Amino acid sequence: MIPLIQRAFDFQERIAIKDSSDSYSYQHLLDASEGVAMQLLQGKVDLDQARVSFLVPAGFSYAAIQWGIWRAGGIAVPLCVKHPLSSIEYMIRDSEASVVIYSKEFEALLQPLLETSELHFIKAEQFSYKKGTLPNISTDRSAMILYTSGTTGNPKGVVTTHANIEFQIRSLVTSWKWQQDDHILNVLPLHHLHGILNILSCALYSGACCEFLPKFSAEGVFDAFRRDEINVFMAVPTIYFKLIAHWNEATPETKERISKSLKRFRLMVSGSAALPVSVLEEWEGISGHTLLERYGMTEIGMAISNPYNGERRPGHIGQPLDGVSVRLCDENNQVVANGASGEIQIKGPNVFKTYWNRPEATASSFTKDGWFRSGDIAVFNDGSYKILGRNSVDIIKSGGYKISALEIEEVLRTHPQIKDCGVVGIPDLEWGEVIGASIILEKDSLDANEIRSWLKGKLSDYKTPRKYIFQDDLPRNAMGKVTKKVLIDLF
Ligand code: MLC
Ligand code: AMP
Repeated sequence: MIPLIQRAFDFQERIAIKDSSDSYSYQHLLDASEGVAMQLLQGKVDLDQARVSFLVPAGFSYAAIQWGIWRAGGIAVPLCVKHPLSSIEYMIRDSEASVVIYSKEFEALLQPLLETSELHFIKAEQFSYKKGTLPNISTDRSAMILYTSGTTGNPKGVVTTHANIEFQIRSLVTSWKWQQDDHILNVLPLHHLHGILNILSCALYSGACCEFLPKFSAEGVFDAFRRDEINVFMAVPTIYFKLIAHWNEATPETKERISKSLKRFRLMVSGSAALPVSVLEEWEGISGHTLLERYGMTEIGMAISNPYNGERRPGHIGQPLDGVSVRLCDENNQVVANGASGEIQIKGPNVFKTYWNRPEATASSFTKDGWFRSGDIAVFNDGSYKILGRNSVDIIKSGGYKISALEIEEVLRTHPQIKDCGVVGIPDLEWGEVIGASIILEKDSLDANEIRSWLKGKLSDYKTPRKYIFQDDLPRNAMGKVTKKVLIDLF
């Protein structure tokens, strides 16, 4: 049995999930996921790692569907509720999903696929609480595919096994002292690791309660906090930035009330992008908490974390989690001297199995001796790791989303009036980086607004460049490649 699901039998009466519609117990989750599994199986004994993609809002039905896919022996492929159809279709096709589960609010978006496709579509609202015999799932089987951008144009599917997921959960539950009585607020998207694993799965593994907000807003978060039930919060730095900005605008009474609620929290974590020290310090002033910053990646779960007890060093990501091996290497995969910077490389049971259908990309992301190459550059500084940057300027992190500059460039170049372009991440306190596009036009007759509206439906909002410069040529190196570091300075 899948360990995460097995544990739910110990917590049957406890509240597992709270969403905008209701509160649901662990028993409820077990029953609903069994119903999903039975319907997916349709008389078969086991889905045998067939991919099942699902497009539903964050909440109880998301968890029931994820567990249902797992209990039927399938691989869960969660889709992004904010993606345009082209990205959704790409992930369905690339993962070779045979079944797509969707809830009614996405019916209109999916219509072109529903009409033409050979895929099997199931409406989430149709699931019933059917009981039956479910397959026994060994933990070495693949469990999930999450899409992540890289230095190649198209996002790659990261395949993790049940054993990877269990290790990743257990290491956080132990290190951050998750308890049954914890109650966490989840405002993150559920097609990425942070919201799925660090929040939802860790809460459910612990018998705790995971509460969802239908959509992130600073006001909504503070309203939820003021009920004095939530005691754990995890988010990307942009969210803390937005909460601080909202708090700064509040009346003195509201500020005092919010700060009082925050002070009784057990734990507050930041990750998925570098936490600016100014944000850490301002949040400390408001909440009385030093944010626990940690470092992770879709491919490896969490690898490095500041301690639960002990010094949380601003601007640093801490020490390797138990059972995770970390080293810093130069371009030749030689371990760097103490105090020198190098690429973070990782080994351990947390590391993913493969990129879906991409043996070459998988092979090139590991060293010959089996270390995963993160692409992040760090230094080990007085007992703690510090991230310095990435080894590719083509990877942008904005709002905690990993974005490929090349993917955006490819789309921009399909515009009939764009001759060439270079996309870069420009440092920004709120978003980490904002996307900038440097454009060479065929004719001088296009402005930023026209490009932005043309991009609608072609790229997700968080991938849309915010800043534009129009120019006659792009700075290139001797090899004829665009020198992006120079471009960043131009903005
Ligand atoms: C949106 N906007 C942006 C933007 N994204 N502006 C600049 N840069 C961006 N990247 C603009 C919109 O156009 C809109 O503008 C306004 O911001 C609000 O848009 P929204 O879509 O409603 O944004 P919001 O809901 O406020 O989203 C912010 C956010 C979101 C921080 C909640 O970006 C988010 O959920 N990020 C988390 C991503 C995540 O989970 N990453 C983890 C990956 S896993 P206007 O003008 O229309 O108002 C991983 C591993 C690990 O990294 O270590 O965890
Ligand atoms: P993703 O591919 O979306 O899982 O993003 C993983 C990337 O997020 C890592 O490779 C890092 O570049 C970045 N990241 C995660 N946590 C941190 C952190 N605490 N500080 C800096 N970068 C981080």
